[in-house]
Amino acid sequence: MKPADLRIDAGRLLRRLEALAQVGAIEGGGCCRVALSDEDKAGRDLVCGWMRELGLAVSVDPVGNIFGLRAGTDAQAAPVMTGSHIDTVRTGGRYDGNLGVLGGLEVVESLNDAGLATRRPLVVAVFTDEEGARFPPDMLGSLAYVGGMPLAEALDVVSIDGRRFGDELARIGYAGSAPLGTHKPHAYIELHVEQGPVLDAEGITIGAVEDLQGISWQEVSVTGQSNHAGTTPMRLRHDAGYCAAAIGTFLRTLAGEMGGGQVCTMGAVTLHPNLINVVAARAKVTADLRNTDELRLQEAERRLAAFLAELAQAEGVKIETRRLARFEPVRFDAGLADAIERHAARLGYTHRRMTSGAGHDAQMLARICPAAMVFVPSVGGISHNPAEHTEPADLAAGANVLLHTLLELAS
Ligand code: HGY
Ligand code: MN
Ligand code: MN
Repeated sequence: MKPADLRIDAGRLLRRLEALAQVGAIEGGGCCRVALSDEDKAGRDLVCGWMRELGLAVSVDPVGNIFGLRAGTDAQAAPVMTGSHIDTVRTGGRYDGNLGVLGGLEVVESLNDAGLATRRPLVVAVFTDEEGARFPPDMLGSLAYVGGMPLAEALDVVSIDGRRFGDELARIGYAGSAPLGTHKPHAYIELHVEQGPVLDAEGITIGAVEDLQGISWQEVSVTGQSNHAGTTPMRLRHDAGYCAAAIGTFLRTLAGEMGGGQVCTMGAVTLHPNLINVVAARAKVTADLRNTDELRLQEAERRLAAFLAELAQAEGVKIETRRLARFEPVRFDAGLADAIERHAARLGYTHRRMTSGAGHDAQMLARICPAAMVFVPSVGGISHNPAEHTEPADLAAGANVLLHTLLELAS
């Protein structure tokens, strides 16, 4: 068979997606495999087993990133890398991240079946803690991999449930010894579901992702004064519960006032003591701000800071913020995005250039090599939700575009 006529085996890809989705399966068809949990370990074990079955040389680095290497005819050539993550948010879908890793394995198996060697080695990567929802920041594994976070700092990150990253990594048996950054990729291509509404709404199959918006994560801690809900006059209150609500409302207003695609989210709220008849003493909320424009993102951060200062003054509370993640917008390699569109067109798929609203490991790899992403539609734009769905034909289309883009880069 001519390489140009090669196609992935869609049924095999779907079977692997189904098998991995059973690890940490939750109601509604999704997954809960939070980073460095027992479920994450079980998912890692399953994927490493598949890598070995495919004849890949498996290595693990000190932050738990997993690499499956398929040798090329030129061992000295820098590898072409693909991959993503298999950790999920607590209410995750079965495609976020998983498609990129299993799509990479499907490409390898399709090449093995065709007896096709590539000049450059191929590497399929599983990056640790892409979600950052338990151990912030997000993309922690790939950030450390590209040298954006010192190893010691990564290992000392404390999770929202009070565990140390290094201890949890050792506990699940994935504190590897392969030096960080071993593979210096020639190029990196990541297959991922869009997680947004664009492709689905436009009826387009393939997104060639050319850029990705900036991300600002903060934890805001409010310290007020607990008091009796019945006896305390409103004017005497220092109500952390009210402040949490005010912050959430401000974030919504801020996004509306800034417009231009600015998004603001208060995803997590905890109150103490969280009781019906007690004015809350303390509150902890998270603020996730994103914009494709760095200057506008800085403006959003400034306006939030100003609001928090006013709120503290007005309510007689103490407000402290802790930065959890901050990544500027990233432009991917236009030449790679062109290649993705060229292969999509040749394979007969509709396609368009687009921006990623979500963060991805590709944004970290873009710091050390040309990188780009292949998106496929998310039905209804739903993600970080067990109902996340992508049609099988679109999953296969994305994997076929990944196959031919990787083949071109590895030849
Ligand atoms: O938050 C994100 O954009 C990604 O899902 N970690
Ligand atoms: Mn993802
Ligand atoms: Mn995600």
